[in-house]
Amino acid sequence: MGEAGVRAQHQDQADTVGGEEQGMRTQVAIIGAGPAGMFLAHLLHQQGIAAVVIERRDRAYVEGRVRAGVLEQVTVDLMRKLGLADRLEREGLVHGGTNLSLDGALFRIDMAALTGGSTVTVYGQQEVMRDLFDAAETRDLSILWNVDDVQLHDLDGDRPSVSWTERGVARRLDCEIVVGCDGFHGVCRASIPADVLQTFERVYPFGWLGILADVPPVDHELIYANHANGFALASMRSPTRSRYYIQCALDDDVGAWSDDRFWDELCVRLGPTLGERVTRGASFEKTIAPLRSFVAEPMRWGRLFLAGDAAHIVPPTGAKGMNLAVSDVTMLGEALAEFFIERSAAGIDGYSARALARVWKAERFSWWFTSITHRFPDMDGFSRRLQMAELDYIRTSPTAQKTLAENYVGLPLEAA
Ligand code: RFL
Ligand code: PHB
Repeated sequence: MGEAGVRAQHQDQADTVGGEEQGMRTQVAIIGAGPAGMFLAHLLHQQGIAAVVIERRDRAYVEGRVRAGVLEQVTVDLMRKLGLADRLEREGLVHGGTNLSLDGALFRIDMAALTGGSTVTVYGQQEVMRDLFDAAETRDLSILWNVDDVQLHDLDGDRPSVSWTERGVARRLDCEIVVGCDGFHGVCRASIPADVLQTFERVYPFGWLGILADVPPVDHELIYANHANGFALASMRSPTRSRYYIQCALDDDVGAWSDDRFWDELCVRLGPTLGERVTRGASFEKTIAPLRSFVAEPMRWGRLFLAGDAAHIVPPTGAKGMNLAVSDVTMLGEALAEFFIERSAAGIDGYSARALARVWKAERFSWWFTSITHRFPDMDGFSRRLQMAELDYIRTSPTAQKTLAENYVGLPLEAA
C-alpha cells in the first residue's frame, strides 16, 4: 500500500463519541515534539507508517529552547538519511578535536586521529528543531500543538489509546503503539506500573549557568576547563555566536550574575592566556540548569515505548542528551518497521535491552567526565589531587585520550 493509502486508512477522522469526544485513528501515537518525537515522526513517515505527534506547547516554544550544541555522527547520519541535512552541511561546524584545561593549562584531544576519522558537529538544537519542523510542514506530518491533560489507556492490550483536551474539547486517538517522547517531566513514564519501573539516579550538588552572546568564540574548538573555582565550558553556535557555561551553586540566582560578573569569572576559570582572548559582549540568554543522571528501566511496557529524556537524563558535560534521544529512536524506528511491515515483534521485544546498553555507556561517560571536571562541595585535597592526576594522565596517555575520544564522538549503534 502506498504512503497516501496508509495515511488515509489510519488517520481518518473517526466517530464523535458521546457528542463530545472526537476520535482519530493512527498506527503510532507519539507524545512530545522534541528531538526524540520529531526524529521518530520523520523516520516512520519515511517507512510509510502513520503517526500523530501530540505536543503540550507550541512550535515557537519547543524551537526556542536553548539546549544542545554538539551532534554525534549518529545524529548527523540520521539527518542525512531523512533528507534534513542541507543547512547542517552548510552551517554545521565540524570539529575533529576538543580541548581540556586544568587551572589554565590547555591540551588538545585529537578525536579524529584517535578514532580513525570520527568528528562531532556543532549545530544547535534550535537549528535541528527548525529543520525538523520545516520539513514536517512540507511533508505534511501530523502534529497537534497545545494539547492538555494527555492520558494513556489500555497499554497492556493491543489497542491502546491516548486522550487529551484541545481548547477544552476532549479528544481521543486510537492506535497500535504509543511512544513516550515527552521528556523528563512528561506523563508517559508514570504510566508504567510502579512494581515494574525501576529508576536509578544521581543529582549533582551544582548547576550550569549558561549564556549566549553574539561575540566570536574564544577558540575554534570547545574547551572544557577544570579550575579550583569550578568548571567552565567554552562552546559556540557559529563563528560569531558564543555559548559559555560556568558551574554555579544550585540555589544561585541568575539575577545575581551580571554580564560583567559572568565574563570575569569565566576568564578566571579559563586561565590568563585564554582569558585575555575572550571577546565580551551583551548576553541575550542566561539560565541555570541543574545536573542529573537518571535512567528508567525498562524502556517498554506493553504497547508503550519510552525514548529520549522520558527514559534517561545525563549531565550535559558529555554532550550526550539529544544524541541519546536520536540513537533511541533510530533503534525504535527499525523495530517499528519490523513490527508494521514484516509483522515481526522481535525488534520491539528487544528494544529496551538494546537501547539501555547504549544508554548506560553514555551515562557512565557523562558521569565520569562530570566527576573529573567539576568542583564538588565536599572535595578535600585528596579528591582534588586525584582529579589533577586523572587530567594529567589523559594529557600524557594516548590510551586514555583514545577512550575519551571514542566516547565523546559517540559509540556505534551496535546491531540488534
Ligand atoms: P525534550 O526535548 O524535553 O522534549 C519533550 C517534549 O515533550 C513535550 N511534553 C509533552 N507533550 C504532551 N503532553 C505532555 N504531558 C508533555 N510533557 C512534555 C515537551 O513540551 C517537549 O516538547 O525531550 P527529548 O525529545 O527526549 O530530547 C532530549 C533533549 O532535548 C535533551 O536531552 C538535550 O537538550 C540535552 N542537552 C544536550 N544534548 C546533547 O546531545 N548535546 C549537548 O550539547 C547538550 N547540551 C543539553 C545541553 C541540555 C541542557 N539543558 C538545559 C537541560 C545543554 C543544556 C544546558
Ligand atoms: C553547548 O554548546 O551547548 C554544549 C556543548 C558541549 C556540552 C554541553 C553543551 O558538553
